[in-house]
Amino acid sequence: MTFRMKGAAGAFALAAALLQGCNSEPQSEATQAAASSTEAAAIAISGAWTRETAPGQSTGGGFMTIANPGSEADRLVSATSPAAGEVQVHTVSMDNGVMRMRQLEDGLEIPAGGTVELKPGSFHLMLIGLKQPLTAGGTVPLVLHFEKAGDVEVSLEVQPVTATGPAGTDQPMGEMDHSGMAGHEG
Ligand SMILES: [Cu+2]
Repeated sequence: MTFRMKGAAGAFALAAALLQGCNSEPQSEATQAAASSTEAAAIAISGAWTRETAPGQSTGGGFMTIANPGSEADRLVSATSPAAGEVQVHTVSMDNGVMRMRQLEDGLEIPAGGTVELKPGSFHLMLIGLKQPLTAGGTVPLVLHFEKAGDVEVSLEVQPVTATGPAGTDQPMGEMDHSGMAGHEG
């Protein structure tokens, strides 16, 4: 009796494993992603990074250089990441002497033949609702959605909390401190 019951349970487990195996192969999705990133060759991303976060910190920044070698302007309209509930495109402006961030509702234009730098104290991506703290040495996958180039996948390298630029750079921080800015909580 005991043997029979074990056998039945084993067969069930095997069937479940086979089923899972079938469902966990998103082959068509992977193929589509590869195809669209080839089409998006007009946009080039370099030096993509973010900063390590403290436990309990719910937001993080996303920084990179976006180059558009094409002859037509493009626009970064939005971004998504499995690491955050939402990703917004932000800019920073001065309001009565206080630095404030706000969302660029219409996205960020990348001029034809130009580059736009996303960096602390300037344009940046805001990762909102982090699902877990960002740890230095890790990476954060991100998909940028461009009006013309479509989806472009990037990987943010997580730098130490003191970093002011991508790995290998040592830019002076100046007086801007992204983490201390008003309107950051959300
Ligand atoms: Cu922001």
